[in-house]
Amino acid sequence: MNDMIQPAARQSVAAIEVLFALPFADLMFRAQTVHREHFDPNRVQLSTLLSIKTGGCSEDCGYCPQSVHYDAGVEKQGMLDIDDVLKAAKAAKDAGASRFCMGAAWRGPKQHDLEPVLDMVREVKALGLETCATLGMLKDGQAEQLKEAGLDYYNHNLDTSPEFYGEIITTRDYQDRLDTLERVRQADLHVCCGGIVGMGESRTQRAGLIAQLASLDPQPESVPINLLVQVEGTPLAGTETLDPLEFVRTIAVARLCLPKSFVRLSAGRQQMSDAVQALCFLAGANSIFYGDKLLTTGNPEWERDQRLFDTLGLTPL
Ligand code: SAM
Ligand code: DTB
Ligand code: SF4
Repeated sequence: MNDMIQPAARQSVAAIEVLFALPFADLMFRAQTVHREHFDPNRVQLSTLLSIKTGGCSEDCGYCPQSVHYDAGVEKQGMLDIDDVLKAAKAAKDAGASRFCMGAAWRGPKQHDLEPVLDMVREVKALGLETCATLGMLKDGQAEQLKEAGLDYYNHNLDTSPEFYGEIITTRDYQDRLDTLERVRQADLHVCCGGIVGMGESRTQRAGLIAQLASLDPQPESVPINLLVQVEGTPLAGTETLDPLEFVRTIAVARLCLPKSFVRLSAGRQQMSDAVQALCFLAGANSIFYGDKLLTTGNPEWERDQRLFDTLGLTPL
């Protein structure tokens, strides 16, 4: 059935809009069929996040509570001590996470910022966890240093479609993001690249984001689909919320267009019912952020996720 979706069509916004418009049952059936061709549908990968440097970021991303441009009540905090990072990583491993993702509120790291992160990557990796970092835009040579230290994944999101991007962020452009993704690929790191929906974009723009992600060659190994967490004080607070079934459709379309990628049900789960999350897993999501905090906002408690996994018969990868 997925033969009907050829690679070229996967990359066309118009063809992706056709998928979005399918009857719900047909879309879900097709997404599940493709999901089962490439993955065990009952296994979900768990990544835990930690903010290693919080707030005070020079960028003006309209969704983000860590930008200096807005007052969202996030207290600026310098780089965490490596011991605190290792403590959090051990706790994540004990709770069942397979990957530990370290995030920093930077436009991009300066060399003196990168050095301590390299140590963190080395030591987290030594605990037997997969490592991921999200530090903003990388300059020549930085991705190679991260790879050398033992980094497995670099997260850098395209966030939305090229057409909508300028309405959300003005301090960098789409090409800057693509350039960093290229550096990450060239350094032989796995790419974690996704976006945010529920920012007031149109369905065509959601299709445009998926078209961009699907046209990365090779496609990203990991694709976080975030539902906007509306934080008071940011320009996007008060945006009309996305219909949960449209969110499920977005996951299904991502699964169809990125058949071999791990599609991560990311930010926004705390506000989501178990029923909607279950539909997302049926639609082909097979990864989550696991742990009671994302970077600065909340995420379901470990216990709630463990109960949900038990109810649905899901097991961690
Ligand atoms: N500063 C780096 C950057 O922007 O690439 C790394 C950290 S940044 C917080 C990582 C990602 O978090 C963003 O690209 C965005 O997709 C996501 N994000 C930030 N705020 C969010 C929010 N309020 N709701 C959903 N996703 C959010
Ligand atoms: C991603 O796509 N989502 C995560 C991670 N990559 C770094 C971040 C979500 C942040 C949500 C808002 C916050 O907690 O500050
Ligand atoms: Fe800074 Fe990243 Fe937040 Fe944008 S998303 S303001 S780059 S921390």
